[in-house]
Amino acid sequence: FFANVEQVPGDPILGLTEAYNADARPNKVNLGVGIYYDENGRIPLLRAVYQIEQQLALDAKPRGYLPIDGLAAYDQATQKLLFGEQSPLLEAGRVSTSQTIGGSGALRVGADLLIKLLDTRTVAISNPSWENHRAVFGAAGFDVVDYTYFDAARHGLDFEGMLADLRKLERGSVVLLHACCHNPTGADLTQEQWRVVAELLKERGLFPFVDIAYQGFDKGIEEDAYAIRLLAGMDMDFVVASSYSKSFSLYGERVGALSVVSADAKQAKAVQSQVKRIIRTIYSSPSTHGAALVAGVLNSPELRQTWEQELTEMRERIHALRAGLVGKLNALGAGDFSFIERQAGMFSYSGLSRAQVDRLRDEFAIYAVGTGRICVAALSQKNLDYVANAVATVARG
Ligand code: PLP
Ligand code: TYF
Repeated sequence: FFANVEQVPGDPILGLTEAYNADARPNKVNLGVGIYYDENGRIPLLRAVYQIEQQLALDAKPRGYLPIDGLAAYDQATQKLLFGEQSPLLEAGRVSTSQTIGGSGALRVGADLLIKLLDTRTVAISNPSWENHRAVFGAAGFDVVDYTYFDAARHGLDFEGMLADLRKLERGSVVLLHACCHNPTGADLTQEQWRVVAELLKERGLFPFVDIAYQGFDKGIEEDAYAIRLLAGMDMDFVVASSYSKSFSLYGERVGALSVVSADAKQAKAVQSQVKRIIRTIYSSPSTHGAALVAGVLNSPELRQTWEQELTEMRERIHALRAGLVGKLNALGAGDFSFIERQAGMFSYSGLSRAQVDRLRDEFAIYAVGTGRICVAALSQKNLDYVANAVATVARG
């Protein structure tokens, strides 16, 4: 049956980790995959997560099935985090939230939902975007087009180009937007720019699909949700795919959610019945453990405070690493890398070419994505000098 099956290429980012793991050089550094590492190069187990896990273990419960759309306490806490504690939309019952298998699961369930319910097959994603966006929407049956986003020469957003491309989209098309900490570039919109984009989307009848996988990693929980809060105030329908993989350091627990905003509670209920049918036909219901951890932390005032503090520490550490890297590159006369400090979140489009990235790997055992994307959160005070020296060497040519 499988004699003629072709080998397809693997995920380039996850493939980098395999190559890194197989590298025997002791000074190796993995700046490829988007994972937050602590000063010791480890994925942190947050104190708040550890504490809730202990509490839950003492009061261990049977593991029945969750409802199709997940743990209610998790879904409600997620809505509040995304839309705000006092959101009039939540009050009005306009938002339906479903726990999903990670942010990736939310993207896929959302894509399956929209291809069924909307009168379009087009989704526009930023150029560049997280590679899985194209793959997931394509697999759901969408034609994936892109809109201008990044200006490589200025190492920042090409806002005029973005607006021009969004204006060209056919009415009713879906537009995928990164709420904050753009993956892969680190270039985000200002609040002013978000207002212009939101107006344009509304005026042109475009459907926003917001992806938020790094809430709290740039400015703060509330600030990083600005785009969602803005759209929520504009009397529009839209969806949000969210993830706790990074903000709770719970990558393997697959904790995400899909939230759909409808015009009123009646529509929200009907849409939710469709979401549940989609989930039922893929995996029936999500898993219990990760959701219990997140809901336990978010719904306990003390643990929530601990978590917010830990998130702040992660965010501030990334800011310090950005500043540290720029300072060292500057001192080494490597050229102007000050843009790294203006970029947001875990990632930076470093401006390094594929050839320079190859040299980093071959000569220094430093792994970055071929596009020049580096994960700033994989730097540490221990490897910063080594990485800065290597980058300066390849940048000088
Ligand atoms: N969206 C973006 C932009 C991401 O970078 C990621 C990262 O993994 C995801 C979604 C998916 O998150 P998850 O790991 O929870 O599936
Ligand atoms: O962009 C990244 O590195 C993260 C992790 O198929 C990731 O979002 C990368 C590729 C992938 C799944 C997760």
